[in-house]
Amino acid sequence: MSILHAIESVRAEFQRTLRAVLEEAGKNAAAGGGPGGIESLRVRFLGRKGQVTALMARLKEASAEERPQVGKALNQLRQEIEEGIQKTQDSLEALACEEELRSEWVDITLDLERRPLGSLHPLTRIQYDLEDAFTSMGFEVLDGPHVETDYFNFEALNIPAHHPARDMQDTFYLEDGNLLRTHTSPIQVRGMMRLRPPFKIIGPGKVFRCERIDASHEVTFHQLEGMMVDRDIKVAHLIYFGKALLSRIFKKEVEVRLRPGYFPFVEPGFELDIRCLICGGPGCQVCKGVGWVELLPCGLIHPNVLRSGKIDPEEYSGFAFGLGLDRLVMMKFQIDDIRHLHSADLRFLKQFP
Ligand code: FA5
Repeated sequence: MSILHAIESVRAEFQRTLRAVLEEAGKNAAAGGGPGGIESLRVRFLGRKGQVTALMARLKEASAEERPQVGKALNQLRQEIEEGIQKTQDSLEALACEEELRSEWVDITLDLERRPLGSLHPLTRIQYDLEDAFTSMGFEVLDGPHVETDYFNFEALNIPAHHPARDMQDTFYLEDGNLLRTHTSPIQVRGMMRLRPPFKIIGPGKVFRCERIDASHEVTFHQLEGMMVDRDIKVAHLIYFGKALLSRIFKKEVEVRLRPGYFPFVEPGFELDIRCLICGGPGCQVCKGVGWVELLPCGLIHPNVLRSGKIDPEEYSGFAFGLGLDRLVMMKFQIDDIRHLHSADLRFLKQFP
């Protein structure tokens, strides 16, 4: 075969082999037809023992007249093969890259299965809301222990041993003589011992009483104590803060009434009641048929209590209140039984997202 024919035959063989490599690549870009296949093509045609190198060696067979034409044809063939291999290699690499990207592709716009989120218990929500409201009015938030001494729960609050007022709050006593606090008022005493007048504090927390449970009574419930001590504190200050508190909670006008109430630690003492928001007045199981719900027992701090806190009652006076948080939540969200609040029943809790 003449050398020019041999050049044509190598060109045709290269085209065939290249097509086969591309076909294989179409089936599996990353494997056989990929860069590995191309490399064998390079060796077969351009390598030291390759077909183009063999043709170059045959150049001397051509006559002096033919040699420039044969040389040109050989160079053209080598260039065509080099370019063909390079182009194919580039597109195979791009194909493999695309394949890899496709296998790793994540659709970030896909809607994932939503995990149900928990939410704050309505009691916690009200407590946080009140803490915000009172701190914005300059009150400090204090805490106290659930297990109290007789002194802080009773004695310092003007309720000495054998005082009949102890019966107003059925108490869980512990074997060591301590007790579970029956109200948040011990926080008042701890506050007076820590702070010097003038001061304003609130003390939210759990309290415990050995009670018969019904729609409005629990054994464990929540109160929020409030107290302000300064010179010349009067009932008008108490009424102002009581109203500020209720309008913050209910975010609407609510009907209230102030009536005398007896608590040994205040003088005078009051009960601030709110018109029952469950029945609106005619009476229901929550308001026990009277149309009003006790919400904010309060009064001016008794001089004996100020003395327990090492505060001179001749110089300072103050008001205090003890808000029942559970009943407040019941009024706000129209819950007709206090037991729902502690039931941990998801059907109930999901109503407060
Ligand atoms: C007291 O506990 C006083 N320490 C409040 C106080 C503080 C008066 C400062 C004056 C000055 P009382 O026992 O009334 O008061 O309880 C206060 C509030 O707690 C009640 O108005 C009511 O809303 C709530 N409460 C009382 N007992 C229960 C109960 N068993 N379950 C749910 N809430 C209750």
